[in-house]
Amino acid sequence: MTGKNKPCSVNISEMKKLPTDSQSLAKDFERYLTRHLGRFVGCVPFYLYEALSLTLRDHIMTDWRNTWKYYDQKGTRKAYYMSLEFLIGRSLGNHLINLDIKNESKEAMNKFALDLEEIITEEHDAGLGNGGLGRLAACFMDSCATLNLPVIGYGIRYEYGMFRQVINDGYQVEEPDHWLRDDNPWELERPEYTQVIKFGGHVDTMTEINGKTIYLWRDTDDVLAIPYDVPISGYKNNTVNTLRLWSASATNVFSLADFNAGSYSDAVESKNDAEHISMVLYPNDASENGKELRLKQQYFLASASLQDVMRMWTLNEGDDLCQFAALNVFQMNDTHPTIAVAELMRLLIDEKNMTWDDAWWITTRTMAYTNHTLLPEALEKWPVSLFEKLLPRLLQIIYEINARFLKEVSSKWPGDTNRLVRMSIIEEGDTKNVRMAYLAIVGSFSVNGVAALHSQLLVDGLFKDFYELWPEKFNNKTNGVTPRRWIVHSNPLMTQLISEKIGDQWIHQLEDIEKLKSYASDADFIKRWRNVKTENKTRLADLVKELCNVDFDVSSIFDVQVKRIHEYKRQLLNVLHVIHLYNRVKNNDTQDWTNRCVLIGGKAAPGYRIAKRIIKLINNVADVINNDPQVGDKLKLAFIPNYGVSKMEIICPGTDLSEQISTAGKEASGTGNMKFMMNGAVTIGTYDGANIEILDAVGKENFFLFGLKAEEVEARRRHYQPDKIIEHDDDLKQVMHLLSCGHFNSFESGIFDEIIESLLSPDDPWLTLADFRAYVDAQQAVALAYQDQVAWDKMSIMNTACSGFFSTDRTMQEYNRDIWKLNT
Ligand code: 26W
Repeated sequence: MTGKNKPCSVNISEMKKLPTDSQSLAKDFERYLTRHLGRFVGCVPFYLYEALSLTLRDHIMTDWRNTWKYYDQKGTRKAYYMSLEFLIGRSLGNHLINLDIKNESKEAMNKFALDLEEIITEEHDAGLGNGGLGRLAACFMDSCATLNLPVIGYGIRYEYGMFRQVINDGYQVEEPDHWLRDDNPWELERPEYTQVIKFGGHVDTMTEINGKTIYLWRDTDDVLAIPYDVPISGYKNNTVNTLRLWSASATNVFSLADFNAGSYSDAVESKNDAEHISMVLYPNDASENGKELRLKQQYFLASASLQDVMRMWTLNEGDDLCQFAALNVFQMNDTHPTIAVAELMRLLIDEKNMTWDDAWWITTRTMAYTNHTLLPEALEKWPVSLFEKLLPRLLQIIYEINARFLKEVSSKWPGDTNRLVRMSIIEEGDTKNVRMAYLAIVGSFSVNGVAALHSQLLVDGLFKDFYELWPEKFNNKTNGVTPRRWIVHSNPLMTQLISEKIGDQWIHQLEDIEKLKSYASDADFIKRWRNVKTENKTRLADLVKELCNVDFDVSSIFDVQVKRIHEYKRQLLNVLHVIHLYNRVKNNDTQDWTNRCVLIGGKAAPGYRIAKRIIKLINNVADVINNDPQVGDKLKLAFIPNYGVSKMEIICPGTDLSEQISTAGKEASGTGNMKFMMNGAVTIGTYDGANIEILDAVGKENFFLFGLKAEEVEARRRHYQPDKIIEHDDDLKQVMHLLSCGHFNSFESGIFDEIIESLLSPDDPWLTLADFRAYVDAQQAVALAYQDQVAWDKMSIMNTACSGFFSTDRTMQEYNRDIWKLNT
């Protein structure tokens, strides 16, 4: 228990908890503001946010320290969630709820005539993720802390998070998100735990006297990984877990040799190269083709995190690694961190002198892999040549893993060379590639998908060969979302109403929310439910007015699709329906009309041309519709710029209809669908991802299902003729005519040609037109259903009441029961 890295011996757990009455909070706040930050109450509001966060942080610190100490005890099994993305959003509001001092803080702020809610919105979103996968990681962290699970998150502290989306003349423009420009009170730099990461160089082999070969990875360009810890508080349980984010730094501030040789700029350049590694999050949510810097980020994360775990291990357990697999488990969030499989082998063999077999035994008992996508273009492959240059020792290890693995395959299927080619971790061809998903499967004891259908499609298709070899590895873990952020924080009015009726256990035991079912026919409750919805719709309408300058009338149905813009998610199908409704108004075909406000939002990958053009189309169609006096309140369309976590907190409580309309078999799970459901929106959706489980939970009378099923999509592909579909559908014919005659681009000739072509192509992978009729009919059923307000409200209540399964508390309990097996 000696050494500079050991915590000091003052027993801070005996320190008294700080008082949380509003008087004390106000005093601390004022001290931080004036004495620490040197500001006063009339200052730029960001400092008010900072002072309040620092005040709150004092309360978190004791619990944080105690939680570490508890996990640090000998023999505590821990899980590490490794992810290139953690889409946390804002933290202050969330901590206020979890620490149960929101009311006191509100009072404290009132003493200075300050509004707590306004202060909360001063925080910059931590946008360290693209979409579903990154937000899932953040929800997982929240639930693990709430369940007292010893789970540490490992990620990258990107200097620039997800780009800010600005809409210029209808087009997406990307602006950098320098979220760390002002102070970030939610991180604690820990330079004492810095790790060294190697790149480049070459490998020398040496034979020791005893005949053993040792590998020396030499002449490397080293980069430092400096950890920044972010506290993750559990819900009212005094647990504070840690998210450790790595920041890259040059080993020496300047290369002295370059500097002395008079080359000042070369010296600075090498510093820049190193620091580029954690500079920016890659903004692609599907394919990232062979970018060297991206592979560097992946190895940087994997190596820093594994070395950190080894450091902690040695500190507590010394050099004996025989219990390592019993006490550690790594969950890899998609293939992004799977170089960890080879890196753990390297650390065990090269640094800990283990034999291959012992190292492999440990690796394959500690690694677990989650797959998040079936799209072939999203399956990561890295050129062998790049590995050779950047990570030569890792490539050797991957080759060895592959050779031993292929031996196992050929002993099970002798002579089946096709199978060997199919399953090899190394893809042969003009350029050889490392298939990261295969490396992950071979190196892991558990492989899971993120919704029932998705997990089934994995073993039937993409990973069939591997399933035949190791069926016991494969399992499903249906995603979830945390009810603390996605109900309590974002929908306080609904939270209050629910708790008044069924108590507040549901907040950390969401199955309890089922008790709401008995109020679904209670006239008084329905009325209050409706009032809450209307308040939330007003809040959303205000946001839409502010950001889009479009008037949403709260008596209309609010129809919302927010998510990344991608062809498979079919925002285009949504637009086609809007154009169809517009056309009906123009043709005076408005009998039994339901006024509708359609909101679409999401970012397109900067290099994804068609996705960016879809955004332009939405904006052009919106311009025409919103400015046509004949349309008026019957129909509105708005594109909300810069969609992200904080926007969703306002959007989902104010939504009536949730659009989940991906081509069946393509959306692995979806998690926005769950947020909407919890907030009492009804889903219109395809039989895809977790929609299927939502439908199961809520019943088909409370869900608008439409479209081809996954296997029907595959069958249909072979004889898909969009022109024939148009020919037989007058509504669609008119929609396609409006699109192609330039009605929405009168002075911008040809800009939508590529979109139209994609819809008309018999090879359209997303079969958009195949589902048009079913979608329009389902939307008509929605419109009619909305006219019976009470019946709609019942559906809305039932959706919330049936959402208990979709809490990440449940998801985490399943990961723990089946994969991590941690003691709680
Ligand atoms: C290569 C770069 C890259 C980056 C991100 C490739 C792929 C991704 C992710 C797979 C994208 C993603 O967010 N996937 C989503 O994960 C969610 C959480 O499991 C699911 O709910 C979504 O269906 C899935 O699209």
